[in-house]
Amino acid sequence: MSTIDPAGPHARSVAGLWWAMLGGATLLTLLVFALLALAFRRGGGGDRTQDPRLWIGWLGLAMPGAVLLALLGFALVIGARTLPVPSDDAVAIDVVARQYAWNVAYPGGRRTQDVLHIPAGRPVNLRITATDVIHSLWVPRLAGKMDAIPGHTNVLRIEADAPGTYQGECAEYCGTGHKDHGFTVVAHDAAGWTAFVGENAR
Ligand SMILES: [Cu+2]
Repeated sequence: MSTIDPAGPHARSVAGLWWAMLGGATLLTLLVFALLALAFRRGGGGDRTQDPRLWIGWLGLAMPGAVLLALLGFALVIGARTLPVPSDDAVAIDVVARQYAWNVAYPGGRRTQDVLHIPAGRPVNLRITATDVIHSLWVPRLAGKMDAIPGHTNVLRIEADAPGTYQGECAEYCGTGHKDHGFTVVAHDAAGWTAFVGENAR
């Protein structure tokens, strides 16, 4: 259930960003405390000959600017990976959220409730909508969140590296039953997926 225990390409890039931000924040914290300790050791008065503009320019403006730009670039690249770019291999599955269930329809016409079946190792485009209020589909080990909005369809690309089961949640408060508005993802191997959707609907 943990975002930093990814089981698919999209979740892996989200986890990478998490670790990069943790590392960066740790370095910055250490730097700030080192400068603070230095300031205390020098005591009052101190050396006034240095130009303060140097500190403001480099540490106050250039460094935060570089860090923010790097994070923005990283986030843009990761965000682009969630787009449902055309792929011969991709499977499209319809997901409808409501208070308090998830209704899923597959190619070939099969339907399930509160269980989302997907093929492992293949990109899956989830076409997500809702019938009543706004919900949000989230499978932390596979991908980021996507809102389920009444009257509107959002597409989220997810992929599981290997067959298995993964836990999904509603990530947007949607009413008194919100805490139980979860579902299970079952990722099948190729044979299992064919058996599930039927021979004609790979
Ligand atoms: Cu919900």
